[in-house]
Amino acid sequence: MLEKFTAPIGTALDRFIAQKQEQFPFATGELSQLLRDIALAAKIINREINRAGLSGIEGSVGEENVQGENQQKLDVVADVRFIRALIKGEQTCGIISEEDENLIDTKNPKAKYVVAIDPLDGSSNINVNVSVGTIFSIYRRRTSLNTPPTLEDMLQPGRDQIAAGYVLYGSSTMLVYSTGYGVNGFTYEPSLGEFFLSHPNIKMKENGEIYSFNDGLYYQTSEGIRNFIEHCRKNQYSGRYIGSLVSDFHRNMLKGGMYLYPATKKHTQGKLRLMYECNALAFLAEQAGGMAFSDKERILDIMPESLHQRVPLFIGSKNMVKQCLQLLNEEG
Ligand code: AHM
Ligand code: MG
Repeated sequence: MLEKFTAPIGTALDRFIAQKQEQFPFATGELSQLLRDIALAAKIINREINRAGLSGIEGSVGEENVQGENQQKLDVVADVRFIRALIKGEQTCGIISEEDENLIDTKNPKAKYVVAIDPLDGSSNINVNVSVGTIFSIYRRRTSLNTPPTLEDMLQPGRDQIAAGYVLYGSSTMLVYSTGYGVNGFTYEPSLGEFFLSHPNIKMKENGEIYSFNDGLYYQTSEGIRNFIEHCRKNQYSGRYIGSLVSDFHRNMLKGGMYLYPATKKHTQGKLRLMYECNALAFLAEQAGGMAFSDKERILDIMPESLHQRVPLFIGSKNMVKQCLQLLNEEG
C-alpha cells in the first residue's frame, strides 16, 4: 500500500510530507520535521548560489578541506547554513559533512537522528556556472537518547538509511528524496518560496544508453573498465559527463544511464565518499529500480570503516551496471 503512495503533481512539499506521515499511525513527526529542516537549508543555499556571481562571494576561500582539496567559499557557506538549520531544527544529534573532519555534536542529545551531508558537491563547477548539488543521508542513531553521538551512530551501512536525497541547483532547483517507499522529485518555485511535486514515483529505465565517465581517466583504469567503455562506444551510447555527481546521476535516473567513478592510479579506492555521496544516491537508485555497486559489493552493504572513506562507484540503470560488473569479473 505504501509503495503506491502518490500525490497529485503540484502538491506542496510540506503537504506531501504531512500526508505521508499520516500513513504511519505511530509516527511522531520528528522525521517529517527533519525533512522540512533540510528543505529550508536547501532554500537558503539556493539563494546563496543564485547570487554568487553578483555578491562577490564566488571563488576560493584559500583554505583546504579535510580531503586536501581547495575549498570554494560557497562550500563553507553551504556547510555552515546546512549545519545551522539542522541544529536549530533539533531533530539531529550528530552530523558528518564532507567539509568537516570530525563528527559534529549538535548538542541535541534528545534527537533520534544523525545526518551525513555533502553540502555542496561538484563545487569546482561553481565558478563556471554549472549545476551543483547537496547530498544527504539520514540514519536513526544507535546509541541511547540523551547521550552524545558517537562514531557508532555514523558508521552504519547504507542499507540502514531511513531517508536520503539530494538537491540539484540547476536550471531549476529540485529536491529529490526517498524515505524507502519510492523516489519523488520536487521543483522549487522561487516566487512562492516552496517546493512542489513535479516528478512523482521516479523509475529508472533498466536499459540505459548514456554513460557518464571522466574519459581522461581511461588509461588510469583497469582493463575491465576500458572494456566497458569500449562496449558503450561500440553501442553508440551517448557519453555525458558534467563532473557534478548530482547532475549526472539526476539525468541518468530520468533518462536511463550509468555513472562510474572506478579506482584509478591516482584514486586507488575511487574518488567518491561512501558516507555522504555514494550511499544516498545508491539508496535512491535502488528505490527507483536501478543498481549501485562498488566493484563486487552492493554499495548499501558496505560496512563503513571511516567517515571520509572512498569507494569505486558504478550506479544507474540495472542492466548497464550488470554489464559493467560482468566485464570487471571477466578481467579476473
Ligand atoms: P567534490 O565533492 O570535491 O565536489 O568531488 C566530487 C565530484 C563529483 O561531483 C564529480 O562527479 C566528480 O567529483 C568529478 O571528478 P573528476 O573531476 O575527477 O572527474
Ligand atoms: Mg562531494
